[in-house]
Amino acid sequence: MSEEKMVSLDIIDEQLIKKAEQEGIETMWDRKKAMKTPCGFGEQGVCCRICAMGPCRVSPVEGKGAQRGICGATADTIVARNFARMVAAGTSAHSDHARDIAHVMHMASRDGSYTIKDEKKLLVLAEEWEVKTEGRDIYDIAHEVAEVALNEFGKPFGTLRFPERAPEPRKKIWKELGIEPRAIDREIATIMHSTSIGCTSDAESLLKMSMRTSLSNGWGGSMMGSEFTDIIFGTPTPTVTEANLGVLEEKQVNILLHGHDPSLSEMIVMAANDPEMLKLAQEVGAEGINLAGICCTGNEVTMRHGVKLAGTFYQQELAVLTGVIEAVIVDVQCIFPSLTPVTDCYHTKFITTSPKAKVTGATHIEFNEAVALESAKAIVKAAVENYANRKQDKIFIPKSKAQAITGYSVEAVVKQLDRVVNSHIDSQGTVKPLADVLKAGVLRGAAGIVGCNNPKVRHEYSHIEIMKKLIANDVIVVTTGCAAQAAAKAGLLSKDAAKLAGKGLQAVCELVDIPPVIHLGSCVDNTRILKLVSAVAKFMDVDNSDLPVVGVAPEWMSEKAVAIGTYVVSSGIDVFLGVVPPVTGSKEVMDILTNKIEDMTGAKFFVDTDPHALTDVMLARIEEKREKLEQKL
Ligand code: NFS
Ligand code: SF4
Repeated sequence: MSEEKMVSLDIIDEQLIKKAEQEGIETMWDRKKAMKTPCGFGEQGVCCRICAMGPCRVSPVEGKGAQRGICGATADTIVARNFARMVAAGTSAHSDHARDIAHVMHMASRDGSYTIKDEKKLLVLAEEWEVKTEGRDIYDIAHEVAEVALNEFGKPFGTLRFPERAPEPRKKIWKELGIEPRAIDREIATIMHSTSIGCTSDAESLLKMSMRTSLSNGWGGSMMGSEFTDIIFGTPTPTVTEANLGVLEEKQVNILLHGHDPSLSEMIVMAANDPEMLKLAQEVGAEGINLAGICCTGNEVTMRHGVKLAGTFYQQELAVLTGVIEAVIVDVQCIFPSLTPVTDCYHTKFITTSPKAKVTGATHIEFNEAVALESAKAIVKAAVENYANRKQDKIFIPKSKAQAITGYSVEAVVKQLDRVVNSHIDSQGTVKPLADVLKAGVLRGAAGIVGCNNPKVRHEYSHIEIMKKLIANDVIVVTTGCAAQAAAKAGLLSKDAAKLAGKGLQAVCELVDIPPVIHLGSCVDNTRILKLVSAVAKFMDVDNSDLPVVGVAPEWMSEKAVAIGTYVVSSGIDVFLGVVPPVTGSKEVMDILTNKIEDMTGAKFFVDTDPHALTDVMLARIEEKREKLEQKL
């Protein structure tokens, strides 16, 4: 297959890449080509630029070339330090996002822009955190819960609250390993300190610290992000939508929502449905306002409002190339700086809104949560007014789109499962039906497929191949992030996709009325997977690591993904990677991550760039776990 053909799975995207070439617009593929061969030292993780005596590049090969940096750091030290810093950076991104959501909950009020939509969920959390609820106004409770949450970031003593939710054996493992996460900011700061020049050089110690920090993400910041978003904006329920660039509308104002933080996107959704804005759209000659989401923000708004999905991380430039986007509205994370030059080639406005993510050349309209709806309206207005500036000769909207069901929170999954129990007139609201089909082997196991796109591999090929192979083998798939959008575009989030599943999974899909691949949300929502797995483990009275469950990141690229992978393994679930992490320069780090860590956590990392080979190992591992589980039960 030629390199050009390798670019994309989707023929429609290839047409847009061709359009970019014809119009002389540079995309990530041109830049990937210009990058030529990646730096071998960086790729293996053996380049250190932590102090100004360096940068030091040490040899990944024993006995050949420089074996130590100027300070004496070995390849093992340098690789482990770099890995730890990736985990810290990833943790900071998810957790700082959560901090903002906690602030929004702290300002929520009955007559303000932000209200409390899921009171029940708030009350459950208040009780869990021992916040008094009796006789109190729901907003007082919300404010106190938000304060408790904000203290989780910097409390001087003790460990985090959410890890209490894990199964008992898991908590014991964390305690014995000394990796119970303390305050979130503290874990990040400790990593930055310990990885600075002349501090920790012991690789195993650095990896243990990485595990603790990652847990402050999975069982801290991310979990808070997910829970609080549900409380403020509503716990998602299954919603039918459409996905891929074919969701863009030629005769409407198209707004591309990109980024992560629902406190902005929720308000944009509200503003775009405001009669004043709709009237303005008609005045400029448009038939309406069409929102389309990309990246995690896309997942957040599709789960709660059925907003259509324009696509994945990889499609952010391609969406603009259609020539029909009036504005790309972004907040934080996964935003290509190249959106400035690409939008400059069209009438498209590129609007940044967060002081945390200003982009050179973009129009910055700062989003102010205190006057959120007004702020959102100003941003939407700028988009609507731009409709008249479209360049008609530059329009090309691909036809391709697929139907998808999005928005399965843990609560929605349990409710859906209840249908099975209900058929026996015994509604329990528990994960019993799921545990039963897993035990009986009707489902062989479950896989969480998550993460990004990476131009190192054929776009979305790995996501889709792995999903198809797993469901054909009766492994149910839950998915988040850009992997979920890849699944949506491939039609795997529709009930129709059950025909691709094995007999057992097909029966479950029919009985429970779900697709074989279940959309669980954005990347902070990976904590929904932790919750679900832990609930099943507790129900069976075993540990997470005893269950036939795997985590998969076929096309990961972000530091956030490294943090996620590490907290998933630390939570006792194997992680399968389709892109090699920059750790191959250290024998010791490789040995710990792909081998020894199993003795500590009951799970480990597997890496293979061939999606079929990777899935074969996954399936074997699932069967291995099943056998052990049978003996245990
Ligand atoms: Ni996740 Fe969100 Fe997509 Fe990757 Fe980026 S959107 S937090 S990092 S690219 S899955
Ligand atoms: Fe080189 Fe050590 Fe400085 Fe890193 S910390 S740049 S290995 S001298």
